[in-house]
Amino acid sequence: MSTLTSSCCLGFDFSTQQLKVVAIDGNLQVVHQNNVHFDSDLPEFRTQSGVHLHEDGLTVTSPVHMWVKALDIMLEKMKKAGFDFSCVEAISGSGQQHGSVYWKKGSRARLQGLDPAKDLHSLLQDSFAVVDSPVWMDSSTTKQCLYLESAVGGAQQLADITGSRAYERFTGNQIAKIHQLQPDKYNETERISLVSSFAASLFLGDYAAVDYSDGSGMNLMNIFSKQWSKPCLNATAPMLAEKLSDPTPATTLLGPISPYFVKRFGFLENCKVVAFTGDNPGSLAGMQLQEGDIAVSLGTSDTVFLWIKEPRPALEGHIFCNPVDCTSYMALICYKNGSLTRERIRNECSGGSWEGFSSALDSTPMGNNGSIGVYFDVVEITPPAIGVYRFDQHDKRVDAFTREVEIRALVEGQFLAKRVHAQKLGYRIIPGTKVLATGGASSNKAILQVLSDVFSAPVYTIDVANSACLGSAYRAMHGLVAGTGVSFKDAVKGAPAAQLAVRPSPGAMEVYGPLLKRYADLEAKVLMAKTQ
Ligand code: ADP
Ligand code: XUL
Repeated sequence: MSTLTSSCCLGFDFSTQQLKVVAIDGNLQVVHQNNVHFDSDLPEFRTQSGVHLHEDGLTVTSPVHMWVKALDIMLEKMKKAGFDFSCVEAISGSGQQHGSVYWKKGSRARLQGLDPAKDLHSLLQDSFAVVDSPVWMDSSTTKQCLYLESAVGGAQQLADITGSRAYERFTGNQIAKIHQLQPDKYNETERISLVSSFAASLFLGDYAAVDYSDGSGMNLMNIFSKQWSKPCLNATAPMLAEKLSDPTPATTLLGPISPYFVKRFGFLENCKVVAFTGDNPGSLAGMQLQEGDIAVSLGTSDTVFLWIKEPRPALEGHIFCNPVDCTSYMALICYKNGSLTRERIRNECSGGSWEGFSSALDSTPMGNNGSIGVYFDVVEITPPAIGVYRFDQHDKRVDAFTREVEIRALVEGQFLAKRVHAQKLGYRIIPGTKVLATGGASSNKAILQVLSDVFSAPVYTIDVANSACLGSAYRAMHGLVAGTGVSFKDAVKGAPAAQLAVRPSPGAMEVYGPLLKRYADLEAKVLMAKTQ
């Protein structure tokens, strides 16, 4: 990419609660940011935190038309803000992982001939066989998971192929459920996209391939050969290979932007679309994660991820292909009870104010005088349990804590869980270890202080709280030169580095060392209670 400051790259993020965009110039500086919030900007879809929770308490979907309309609104907003689309050299993006989109037969032709006089939402009205897309918060496919694991010889065997044992939210199990419960809709489907490749398809004006990284979150791809696994496809649904088409590296230049965007918004004809990926792989790129560092994303979901060279898939956590280096991998652990649980406790214990929430953290001691809490409002992924459990300093279950203790117990419990599970994946804190924080809650210093204390390591943040979006803009820029052998690291040399946000408080290691062991034991107790 030229270093003219007038040219730029765009990164989009189709996340659970909103659509976001970041533009970076040739010097890797952020020159524009914008967002469309699903609940408030698109109230007609009646979502709560971007989703519909169904009556069974397990099924969670988002309206696919809401995502399309959000893109219409976003581009209009950018235009109104005076954004010059003709300066964009490349676009990439990310999406919440695992969610899926079912394009109806005939939609490819429709995508290829979009009329620039109309908005995407009206043009694509009749393009989806399934209008309520299953998303990552869904946990309704236990039956399909058990079947898939047994079909390939067991949970560990499935992990050895796909990087993860079967998980309810993983796309293959969602596809199997749609095929079983709505066979007509499955048969009407011409192409199945992930949220990421669906968004790329809109920009491309054609079906975009699933990339290796986001494809690793489907329980369908062999993460070593990077091909769909035949035994997994066969155990999921018929004719699936055709409906998925071949996966591609995340660095792939998919092609030029659709003429629709050229005519309607003034993009250049040779503006390139680089493969979109999942939001966690996107964050890895945005945070310029180095081997040895640990990243903690505090968004709707909380995730922890690491860059790894030699993956050893296990029954806990996930291994995904690395989005910026095809020879490497990333390990990830996802927690469903993240920001939405923090919001619930904020509403109940600090009158809905983050300031009050932060003051409670500031006014309570590290270690909470021994009070520990486990807060799983919805079925957690690791460990698979639900409910709220509070323990006093003698590990005795209690019914309630004071408001301040409750707030600290929640945040400490969430971070103790992250460290315990990261250590199970082989993670060790060594001198020099950095914790990189991102996501909505990483703007809260009091929360970051607890993170730093629990991990006994300094916490760094980048200016943009949403690193998935920034990572997409970086990946767009890298995509322009990846074909000539330039590494991602070299392509983003000179990008703003992560900034030190907080250091661990004196004595943190002494407090949290013993608490880690206690937390792990109490979590095991919670899991036992669930299975009894
Ligand atoms: P997404 O997963 O949709 O990308 P974000 O990373 O944008 O989510 O994070 C959104 C969440 O950030 C909100 O649900 C909110 O709980 C949380 N958040 C925003 N500001 C703060 C704050 N000051 N303190 C703690 N959490 C916050
Ligand atoms: C990761 C996961 C979530 C979503 C959230 O496995 O399910 O982090 O990607 O957007």
